Amino acid sequence: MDEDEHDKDYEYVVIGCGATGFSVIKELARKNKRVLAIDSSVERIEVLKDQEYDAIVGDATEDEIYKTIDIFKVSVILVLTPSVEINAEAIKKIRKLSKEIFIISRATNQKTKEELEVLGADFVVTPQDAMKNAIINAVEEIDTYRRVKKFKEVLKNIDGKLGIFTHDNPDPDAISSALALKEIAKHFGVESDILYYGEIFHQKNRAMVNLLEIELIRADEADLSNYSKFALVDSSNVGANNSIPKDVKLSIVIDHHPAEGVEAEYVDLRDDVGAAATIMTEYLEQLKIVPSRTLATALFFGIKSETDEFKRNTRTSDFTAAAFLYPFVDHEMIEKMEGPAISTETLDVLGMAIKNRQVYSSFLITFAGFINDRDSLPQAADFLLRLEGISTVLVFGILKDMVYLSARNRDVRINIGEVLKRAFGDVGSAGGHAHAAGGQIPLGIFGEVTDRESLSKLITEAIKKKFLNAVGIEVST
Ligand SMILES: [Mn+2]
Repeated sequence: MDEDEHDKDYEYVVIGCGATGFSVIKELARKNKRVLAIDSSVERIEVLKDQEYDAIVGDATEDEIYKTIDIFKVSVILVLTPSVEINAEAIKKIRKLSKEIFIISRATNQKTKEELEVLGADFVVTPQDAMKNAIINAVEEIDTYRRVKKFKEVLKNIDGKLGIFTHDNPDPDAISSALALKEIAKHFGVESDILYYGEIFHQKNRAMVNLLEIELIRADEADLSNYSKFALVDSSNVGANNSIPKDVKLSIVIDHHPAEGVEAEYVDLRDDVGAAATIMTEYLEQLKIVPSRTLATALFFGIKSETDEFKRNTRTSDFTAAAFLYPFVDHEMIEKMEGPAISTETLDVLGMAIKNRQVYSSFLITFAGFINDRDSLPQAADFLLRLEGISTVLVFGILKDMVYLSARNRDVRINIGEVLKRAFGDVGSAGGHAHAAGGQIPLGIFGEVTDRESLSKLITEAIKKKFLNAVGIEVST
């Protein structure tokens, strides 16, 4: 043995260098891991050394070999001889020396696997397990392969222009998914437009569209007869969360919300991803289409905002997609799109909301005044929820002829979505989740009052009463 082998620290030691052990050693070395091979066969060790691997002859069932290597510096020992008896003996010896070291071993079946685990192996692989995993991988690959093949066929068969719909009031996930489909379609020689109903009203969404110069067409103003086929992304059924006319036939539907009864030539609905942009990123990867800087930035922003910075409903595939996009992303642009933490408008709304706050035990209710941007209400509500002693917040403001409500809650006994529905469902529309909800009430129901001060008072009193009633608090006014 060469003198310098003693000086080296190894992360991995592989015991048993037959066909399995040898391929593991090669793979670890390829990944630049420091690995030492041990085998009782002099010939095998010679072969390994000839190929420049660090290797020593030794018997895994003898104490001697474990004195030769500095076992306390090794992080993982892989005991991979074909003999379960030898592996068992080796595991016993290693465990006697160290409780810390990770041991991966190899068994012949479920029974011997359990035996080795009892002796202290952390992870034991059997041929059955390995075969099963390989087959499951193959099945998954075939699924993906078939999916992509079908997708390509449908795209190639589009004769004319493709209209790509998003859900109403598209968010970054919807916009970026539509943009991805547009680029993919173009790749197959199909021109397309992105069509949407509603508004792009959140600051971030507007910033995204403007900064990335994404061309979106208001579906209301478009002549739908210009399109030969239609697609829908980030939404799944005509009429559900979208204003697509009932007579429009969809050819492609891609969404990350499970739905029933979706009819189209090509349907890809998944519930194991956090964003539609993740699905679209996978298509780019599988179709080997390198995303443009704009598209990569849009999709990354889409995944990031849909999963609330990877905090909400995020799956492995969302991280994988983000990692794929990462090198192509314009990160400065992302920062710009996210905008300042708080806009002047929001600051004004917040100031008003703080000034007008009324607190009833852990409830805070406040009128945020006459606002220009609905988006500032949830931001104000989020902020006020951080006040000491407050666990439920209701902020409302007037925009044009509507009173908008935004509520936040962290009291586990309260479902704020239900509360808003109960309180305001009869006079407007309201609802949401246990922790966040919103609603709107037409100003008309408050009568003919025109002077702002009286109107403010009237609305505040009415909303306060209805809300507190719904949560079971009596107030004398
Ligand atoms: Mn989405």
